[in-house]
Amino acid sequence: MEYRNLLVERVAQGAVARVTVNRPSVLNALDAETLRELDAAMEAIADDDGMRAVVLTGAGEKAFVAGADIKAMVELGPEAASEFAALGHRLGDRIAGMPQIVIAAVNGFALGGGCELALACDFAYASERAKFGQPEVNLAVIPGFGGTSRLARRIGLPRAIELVTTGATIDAQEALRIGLVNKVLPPGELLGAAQAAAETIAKKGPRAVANAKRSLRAADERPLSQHNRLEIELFGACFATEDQKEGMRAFLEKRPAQFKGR
Ligand code: CO8
Repeated sequence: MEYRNLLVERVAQGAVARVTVNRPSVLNALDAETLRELDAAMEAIADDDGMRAVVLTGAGEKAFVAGADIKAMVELGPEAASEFAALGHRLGDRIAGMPQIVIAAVNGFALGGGCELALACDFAYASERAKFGQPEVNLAVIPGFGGTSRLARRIGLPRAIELVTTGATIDAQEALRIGLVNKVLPPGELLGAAQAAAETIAKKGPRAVANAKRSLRAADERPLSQHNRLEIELFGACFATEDQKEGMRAFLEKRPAQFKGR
């Protein structure tokens, strides 16, 4: 299959897929098309018996994924925004449900939807240059792709509340300290390390790996689905506010936002 915004390669004698989000001019921001392509690519990998693990990364030196595409979101209304958030959750569910282990190789900015994409993977390694955060409140919206659910489960509720409500950006060492990523590596070693982990997993019994993932994830699940519905609804509700338009327009016009609380 041809993708416009992704590179999908087979490495390690075809047992490992490397999927690269490839929109470097917008720091690999996720628009609806890219989310659909990621979902389709993961679906194809899930159905491929010869494929045993996946490394997901971003194109270029600077970013893993700098968030959902603000230009694509700025004029959305509440319903369309909820549909957009639901696309992200569909991808998250796809990654959770596929038999292969998906490793995020976070090579730069992982902000907003980019941090959420890394969280949706089974685990993540980061380059020393990586930066993480949920800056949605700067745009007067909230995370819509797991940043109020998976993030809290991964790093604990108080840290998640702090990150989400301050919009702060943290570096790779801090991400390691709080359990957002498993390893931090020099930039030149990141992909090799992620691929080595993928290749190690690829050599194990595929059914065992798939069942282990299924069981580990089921234990962690609890009723996430209920929570996700709430997140989708609340993300959409932000797009009924003037502040959301102001926040996103201000970003695109490169000026500070003036929020009015309505
Ligand atoms: N969307 C669209 N374009 C973007 C984005 C983005 N998220 N991030 C960067 N770009 C564009 C910039 O507009 C710029 O374009 P141009 O060259 O045309 O001006 C280009 O990428 C390069 O960016 P900068 O010039 O800004 O690069 P800097 O090095 O100065 O700054 C930053 C890098 C700090 C990463 C900065 O670009 C930034 O703050 N980006 C926005 C980060 C952000 O707010 N992300 C969260 C977005 S909201 C979100 O993710 C909601 C999640 C909901 C999920 C729903 C389902 C997926």
